Amino acid sequence: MDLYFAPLACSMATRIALYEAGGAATFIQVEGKTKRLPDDGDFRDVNPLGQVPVIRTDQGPLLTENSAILQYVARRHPEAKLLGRDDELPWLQQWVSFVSTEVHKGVFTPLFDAASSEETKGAALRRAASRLDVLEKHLAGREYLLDSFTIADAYLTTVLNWCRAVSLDLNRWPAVMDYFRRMQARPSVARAMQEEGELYVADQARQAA
Ligand SMILES: N[C@@H](CCC(=O)N[C@@H](CS)C(=O)NCC(=O)O)C(=O)O
Repeated sequence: MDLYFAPLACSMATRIALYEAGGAATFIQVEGKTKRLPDDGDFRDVNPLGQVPVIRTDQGPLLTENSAILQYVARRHPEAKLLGRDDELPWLQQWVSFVSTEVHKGVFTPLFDAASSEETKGAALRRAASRLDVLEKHLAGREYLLDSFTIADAYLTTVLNWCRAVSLDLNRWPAVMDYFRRMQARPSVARAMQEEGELYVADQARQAA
């Protein structure tokens, strides 16, 4: 399986899931601005939208969309229980969708978009507060989004990591902050963040050169 990724992007959730499960993949880095691939190919030939993550399955077909990719990886490694218990599945899907649509796309995509107006960014920050309020209430007294670590935690942790890039102070949401600290201390997350952090710095340096 190949995973097309960009350092610290939402594709990091799949790396975390793979590390949790002890699963193997060939990681193919997409150059942030140019969309160049290590073999000098153009990533837009893989995904016309130029967005990561994409996986090429061992059977050949490509799979896009973080939510689908995370579920694919979890099903490939059932022993890691990354989907939680069977009776939790609707809530697993609820939280993966919440992170994807309400937080990733609803909050961070407009905040990261260089074309967003100040008004748009302000609206995204207001939206952030209500979404973080929901998480604060849910995570108070809980270790994970469900009863054990799942792909929803891999995705949420990846997305919360962007708060520092947009000056969103998580200390206003202490249960979310505690959760994020706990997740960062998890070996799979710590390893993914360390590795992708170094790749991110190198990518930025290349772009600035
Ligand atoms: N709908 C896609 C969106 C993925 C996405 O937003 N990827 C971002 C990184 S977090 C990206 O590749 N952005 C680069 C771009 O849009 O050019 C999914 O859920 O997987």
